[in-house]
Parts: sequence; C-alpha cells; structure tokens
Amino acid sequence: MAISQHSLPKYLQDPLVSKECKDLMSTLSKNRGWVLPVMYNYQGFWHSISHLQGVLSFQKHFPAQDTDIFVVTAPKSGTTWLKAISFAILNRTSYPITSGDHPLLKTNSHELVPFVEDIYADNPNPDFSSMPPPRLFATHVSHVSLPESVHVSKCKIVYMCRNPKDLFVSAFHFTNKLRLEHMGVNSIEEMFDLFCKGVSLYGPYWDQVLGYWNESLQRPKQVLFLKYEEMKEHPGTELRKLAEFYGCPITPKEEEEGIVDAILRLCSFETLSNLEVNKNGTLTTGLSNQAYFRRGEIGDWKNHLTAEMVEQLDMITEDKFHGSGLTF
Ligand code: PAP
Repeated sequence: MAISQHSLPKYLQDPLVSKECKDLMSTLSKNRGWVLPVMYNYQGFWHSISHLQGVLSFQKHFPAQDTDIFVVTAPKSGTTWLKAISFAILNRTSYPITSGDHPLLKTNSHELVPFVEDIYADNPNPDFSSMPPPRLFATHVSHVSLPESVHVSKCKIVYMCRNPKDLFVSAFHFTNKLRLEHMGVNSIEEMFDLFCKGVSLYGPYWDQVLGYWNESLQRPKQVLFLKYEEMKEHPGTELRKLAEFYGCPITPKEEEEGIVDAILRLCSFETLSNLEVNKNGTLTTGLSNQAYFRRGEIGDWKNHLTAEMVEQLDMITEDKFHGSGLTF
C-alpha cells in the first residue's frame, strides 16, 4: 500500500533537495541505508539524502565564530548525554542546576543543542543572530567534512566516541525503532555486515573516530577527545575536564556546593529517561524522545553479538586503530 508523504514522520519524508545536491548525488557511490533505502558516500562518509543536503549547505554557508563550541559524535555514542552535560555546564549561571525549572527538565537536549546539519537541511541560511556566544552546536559530520570556516577558526570541538560493539548494538535497535511497520525490521546479521564494511550513518565509524582523534593530538586546545566509557566510569573527572576545556572551570565554591554531582544527577540516564518530556515527547524531526534512552550501559553487546561477530569486530578495530594510540 502506498504511504502518503504527509503521514510520515519528518525524518522519513523526502527532503527539499537543491539542484547542486541532486547533481552531486548522481555522481556518488550508493549503498543501502539502515532506515531509508539509500545512503550516499560523500568525502568518504555515508549520508542519507537529507543529511547530505544539510552537510553541503553547512559547508557552504556556516559562518563560524572563534567562540563557537561543537559537540561531535558518531551516532549512538552518547550524544544526548554529552549535549545535556555541555548545555548544563555552559549555562549554569543563567540556569542554576538545582532550579526546578531547568530547561533540561522540560526539553530534550536535542532541541536545546541542535544538529547543525539538520538546521541546514531545512534552511540554507538560518539566522543564528539571537544566539549569544559561546554558541553551542552539535554535529555528526566527519572532521574532513566540517566547513572551512570551522577549520580556520578557533572553535572548540568536543568529540565523544564509544566502543564500536556497544555503538553498533545501540544503532541496530535505534534504527529498527525508526522503521515503520511496512518496512520490516533489519536483521542484526545484515546490519552487522554493513557496519563492518563501514556502511553506517556518518561512517565508516573508525574513520570518523580517527579523524577527530588525530586532530585532538595535533590541536589539543581546540579538540578534546572523550570516551563514553570513561564518562560512565569517572564522570566527575570527565565533567571537570569538559568545564575546563570550555573555559568555565568548576570553581572551589561550586565544588563546595556539590555542583558536579548536581549536574551529573540532572543529566543522568535515570533522571532524563524518567522525565515526562522524554517519556512522551517528540522532537521536531518526528522522532520520539524515548528512542534516545534504551539502556545507557557499557557492555550490552554481550547480550546481542555472537562470539564470531565479536572476534570480527575486534579484529577490524585493532587493525584500523593500529599505531594510532587509540584503544578500547
Ligand atoms: P544520537 O547519536 O542518535 O543522537 P545517542 O544519544 O548517542 O543519540 O544514542 C542513544 C544512546 O545513548 C543509547 O545507548 P544504548 O542504546 O546503548 O542504551 C542511550 O541509552 C544512551 N544514553 C542516552 N542518554 C544517556 C545518559 N544520560 N547517560 C548515558 N547514556 C545515555
């Protein structure tokens, strides 16, 4: 049965695509997508149509400011969490953490810290003039595909990566949730095969991680590299590191008042996933907020991957990260 475009959530509707994007698409390699039927390889990384449109406009039109901050992740690396923590740290003067009407209690962090390529997918010339510095943006775009204005600026970038086995399992569940009934679910074997070949949204995963890892080694003042697992295991240390990097370190008075624990509590999986907005709310993209909260744990891959899959993924990861100094 044909499904009308208007009855689809926005993330499944055909986007308005420019002639430039259409011309480019016809020259790019294609592969099957995880949610939409097709993904396109642009500058070495896989994109859905609307993301491709967004990335092109972002590259062409984004006027970076030296004070801008970007939180960057591969999808399912803990983006929702990093956005929430970053928003809480940077806005703690305007929005005291323990106040009962903190924005994070009513609004999902994806609305408070939007993906810049999503903004550009809808509008090639968005108006950011009402955003006071430092402007906080998010992106899943690889380092090579960031706009030139970002490359030449003194913007700060925080990249958070996650163990590829947990990231894959999270992406597998998430994308199956996004598929409508008539699309059927993807099998884990099929998606695993694509992931290992590097075909995942904004992937290959390893290339994206290495791009930001190398940059963090070369420009440590501009690029901070974090791991989801370290954030889970030593959250206070990582949060203090983030605040320092953002140029607003936790002060001795704030330490005394217990602000670090307060931010961690506010942004915890338990707090956020139990809020009304995140249980029943929907993003402007049409995605349900609830889809961003599954288990929030390290090691769920043990419940989903066979020994052969683990061996294969570990071998690829070892091979790709060999000599980089990056381990999992
Ligand atoms: P995105 O990259 O698609 O924007 P992202 O937040 O990275 O979303 O994906 C959700 C993952 O982060 C989920 O992981 P899981 O599938 O392994 O459970 C989700 O549970 C986890 N997550 C969301 N919020 C938090 C949080 N506050 N603390 C820890 N993990 C979280």
